[in-house]
Formats: sequence, C-alpha cells, structure tokens
Amino acid sequence: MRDADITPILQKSVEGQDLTVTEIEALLSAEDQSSIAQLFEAARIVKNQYFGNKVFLYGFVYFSTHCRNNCSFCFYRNSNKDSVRYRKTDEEVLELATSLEDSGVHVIDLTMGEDPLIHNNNHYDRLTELVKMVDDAVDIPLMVSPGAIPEHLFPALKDNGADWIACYQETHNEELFRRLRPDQDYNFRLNQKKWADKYGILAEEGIMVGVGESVKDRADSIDVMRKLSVNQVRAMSFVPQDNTPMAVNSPSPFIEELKAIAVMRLVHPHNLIPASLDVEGVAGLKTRLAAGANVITSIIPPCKGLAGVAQHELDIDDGGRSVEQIEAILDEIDIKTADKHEYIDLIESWKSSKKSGALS
Ligand code: SAM
Ligand code: MD0
Ligand code: SF4
Repeated sequence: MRDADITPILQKSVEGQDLTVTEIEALLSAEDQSSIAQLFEAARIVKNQYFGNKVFLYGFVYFSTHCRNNCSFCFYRNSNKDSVRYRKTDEEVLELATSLEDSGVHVIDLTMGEDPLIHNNNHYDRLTELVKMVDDAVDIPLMVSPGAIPEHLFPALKDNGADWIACYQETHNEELFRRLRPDQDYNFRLNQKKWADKYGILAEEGIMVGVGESVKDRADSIDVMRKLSVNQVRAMSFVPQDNTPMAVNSPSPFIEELKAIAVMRLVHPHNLIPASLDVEGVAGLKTRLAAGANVITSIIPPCKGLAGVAQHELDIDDGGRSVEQIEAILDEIDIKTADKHEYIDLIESWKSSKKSGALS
C-alpha cells in the first residue's frame, strides 16, 4: 500500500506554518521510499534556509562513567559490573579539552554519569569547579551533560562558564519514561530544561528511537519540545547494550531516527540538530546530515581512554571520530564547518534574547 500523500504537509511546513501533532505523526509514518525522499528533501531546504551548508562540531569528553542510576538502556548503569568505568583527573580533562579546541571543534561537551562522588552528599562543587577550570582554559563554548541536578546549581554553572545544559528526557510518555529511567523523577528531569531557560543557559532536549515508543509518542515529543525553550533537539537510535535489561531488544532501524531528525528540522527549523557519531560511527554521518542535521556530535580524540555512550568504542581509537576525518567526509558532500565566530554569534544572540525575555 502506498502512503497518504504528505506533499501538502511538507508544503505547509516549508512555508513556515506550524504543523499539528497529527501532521507531525503523518510525516513520521511515511514508509515508501518516495515519501521519505520528499521528507528529507524538505528538511534540507529548511536547513539551508536557516543555516546554509554550514555545520558545527561538538567535542565529547565523557569525564566520568560512574553512575548511581540504572537506566535500562545504558551500558553505564550502576548494576553493570562489566561496564567501562573511569574518572578523568583535572589535568586529563584540561588536556582533552584544549586538544579538542586546537583540533577545531566549536563546543566542548563535558559529560558524566550521575557519579555518586558528585551527585551523592551534594558534592556538586566538584562539577562547578571543573566547568570553571575548563572555561578558563579554552575560548570556545561549553556544554555540560551532568544528569539531573538541583535548581540552585544553574546560576553557578552559568557563572562558571556553562553555555549549554544537555539532559534528554528520552520520551515524553511518562509510563515509558518510568521503564527506561527507573526511580528517576520525570518532572525533575523535565525541569532541567526549564531551569536552564530561567537562568539563561541554552538547553538541549532529546529522544531515543526504538525503546518501545509508538510513532504517536515520537510526534508528541517533537510537539512538546516546541513548548520547552530549547535550542538544540536530538533523536538517537537505541543501541542494545550487553549486560542491560534491554540487551535482548531489537536494535532500531536507523531510518526511523533519520525520519525523526527530518521532522524535527521541519518543526524546529531554527534549532541545532545533531548527527551523532555515537550510533553508526562515521558511516552514519552523511545520511544524518542529508536528513537535516547541522551539528556533528561525539567527536572523540583517539587513544586517550575516552568512551562513547551508545557505542563505547566504535571509530574512536582509529581516529575515525576526529575533526580531520570528519572534514574529509564533509568535503565529499560540499558541507563546510562553520567559522568559530559564527557559532559564538549564534548562541550569544540566543542567550541575549533569553535575557530580554526574562525582563519583559
Ligand atoms: N548521565 C547523563 C544523563 O543520563 O543525562 C549524561 C550522559 S547519558 C549517558 C547521555 C545520553 O546517551 C542518554 O540521555 C541517552 O539519550 C543516550 N544513550 C545512552 N545509552 C544509549 C543507548 N544504548 N542507545 C542510544 N542512546 C543512548
Ligand atoms: C553524543 N554520545 O553526542 C554523545 C552524548 C551527551 N550530551 C551527548 C549522547 O552522541
Ligand atoms: Fe547513568 Fe546517564 Fe546511563 Fe542513565 S543514561 S545510567 S543517568 S549514565
């Protein structure tokens, strides 16, 4: 059976009109090749309108893989005794951040599990001090992915140089959330994005694709994200991990992630959308950019003992996730890395509109 014709919905979206949740769901439900090709083409048109052929590069520093939580999908869940556990020292974090900056990334993403040494007994100074230390050492913006943290830390993180907070809900279906993130509070996690906005930090929201959600759930997430003031939105395919409750789940077909990226581009035209190297490695870069992504995340320097999240080894130690390798791929498809100042100007304009919004 052929899909319903999605041309009118795509037309509406390319003209800048808002889509309803039902229309978002119809786009995500596209199955035949010609409809999907049309969807990706519309996403590229919108991406080019707002961002041209420029992309931004995010360096990834997973500085502590210790975690007190037991997310059912995650390799680093507390009860996985066969995980890869490490904590980088301050010196190591500085060396990693400065070398990533030298290699040409636009942002450093400082990521951790909910490390009990920081999250338990309120030892968050360790985090705020680390952010300050890195901010003093590099001239590029910082993203922090700390898990879910108390509200009072947001002003301190901002003062110490955090430009972004990343904290993904994974789904906006609360019942599914409870299965994915057992013993974690849905609203406390959702508030991370609201608190970031309140205190003038940019926020990234995201979903996982293939964790038992319906197409309607995905559509609801893309819709809900419109109401959160977030400037970066992501969809990442679930990758099954050994020694986890979801190890036996089928991996998600990547086309579902690509469709979600394209629909996010149409619904969130001015936002940044990652093509993560952490799902298919560099082999998955071109398809994600062709679906409307304009940020490349999970750039990891080789041979430094750093792990990815969904793919903890793939393409890391052979240098596949380095800026050099990525730029060689971008050359083939006539996509350019943006100038460092273009990125800073973009995020500064977002931050100052938050400030004026807060005053009005
Ligand atoms: N610990 C922090 C947190 O949970 O917010 C930050 C790092 S966490 C490891 C980053 C994200 O990686 C998760 O929110 C999830 O979206 C993604 N992730 C983790 N395991 C994954 C998997 N098996 N497949 C795909 N994405 C995964
Ligand atoms: C990525 N593995 O960009 C990273 C991670 C955390 N802010 C990002 C999920 O794909
Ligand atoms: Fe911990 Fe984050 Fe993994 Fe959940 S997703 S187990 S919070 S590292």
